[in-house]
Amino acid sequence: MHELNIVVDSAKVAFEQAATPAELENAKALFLGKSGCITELMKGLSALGVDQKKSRGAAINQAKQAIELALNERRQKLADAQMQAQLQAEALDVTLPGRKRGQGGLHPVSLTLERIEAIFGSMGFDVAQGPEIESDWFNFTALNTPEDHPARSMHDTFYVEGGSVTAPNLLRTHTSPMQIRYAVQHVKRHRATASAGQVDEVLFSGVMPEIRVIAPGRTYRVDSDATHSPMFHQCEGLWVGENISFKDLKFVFTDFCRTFFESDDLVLRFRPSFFPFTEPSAEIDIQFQRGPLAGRWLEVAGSGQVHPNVIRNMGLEPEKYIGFAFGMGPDRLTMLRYGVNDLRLFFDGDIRFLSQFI
Ligand code: 2NL
Repeated sequence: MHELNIVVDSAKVAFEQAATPAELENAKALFLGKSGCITELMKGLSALGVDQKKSRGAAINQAKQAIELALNERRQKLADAQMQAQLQAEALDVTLPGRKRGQGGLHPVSLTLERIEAIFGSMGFDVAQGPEIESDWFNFTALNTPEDHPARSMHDTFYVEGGSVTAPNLLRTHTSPMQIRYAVQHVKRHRATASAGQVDEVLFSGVMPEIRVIAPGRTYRVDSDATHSPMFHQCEGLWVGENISFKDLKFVFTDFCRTFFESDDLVLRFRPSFFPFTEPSAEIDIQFQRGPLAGRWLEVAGSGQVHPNVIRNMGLEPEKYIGFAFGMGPDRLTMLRYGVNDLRLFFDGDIRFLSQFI
């Protein structure tokens, strides 16, 4: 019996020393396997007499059961330990903040366009949007741009294939064509209500509500460097009425700039200039009195009194109607407002840059 106790004890020690299920199965083979201790002991029974066989067999069986019990206990222990390790490794800290769905936002230039629309909207300006592929007539001719003007060259303007005066053939180089479209519609509508018999060819000199509109949107020119992108934004404004003068332009644009830049002491300067579609024309510069840009004159827009030829192309009699117009670059306004120094950042689509404006 003593030797059976030794076998059971050594099995327990071997199982205890097995650190993994695989090691444990190897140790099991030594005791319970085909050529293991217990099998060997059983083989020895055949040499014994009937009585001895009975008692010895029972004792071996008891030893075998003790070993099996130890084995199962160790199996369970190792399985538990493995489960614990796995749980530890896969532990979830449910108190950590969740990973939120990425939040989108408007592009900085869109934010600027929204500001421009809101400010001019509060001053009674309508917002007009229209085609980016335009005809030569609306983009150039209606705006008093001579046939031989350099802006019309392939060098400055993207032309699309095909096209005629009635069919679009170029990418608009400014948003003024939309203002011509808007003005023509406005005049048509009001001349129809004023005097039904009047024909379109005759310039309108009747009574109509003032035209007050801005045209924001994408524009295109053959140009590309740190301060020019082949696609850029423009926002033009137009105010046409019977008694409009340069002082209205000055007032409206000053008010706009001070509101846009949230700076009541912002100073404006109107510098004589030239555009084919306005006469007289002026470049508008602004000067901050405070902040990082204080003291410098910054060009922000072109402007002027709408040229009589352009008034005519709207269907209006220039002796009766006067207008002023201005054009500015929302991309540049965005750069000034946020202190961005490279225009290309706006159009690279890099989320690290864009997400700063959300
Ligand atoms: C600039 C210059 C300007 C206009 C745009 C305009 C529109 C019509 C009639 C007359 Cl429908 N003029 N627009 C006038 C003067 C200047 O923009 O440098 N823009 C960034």
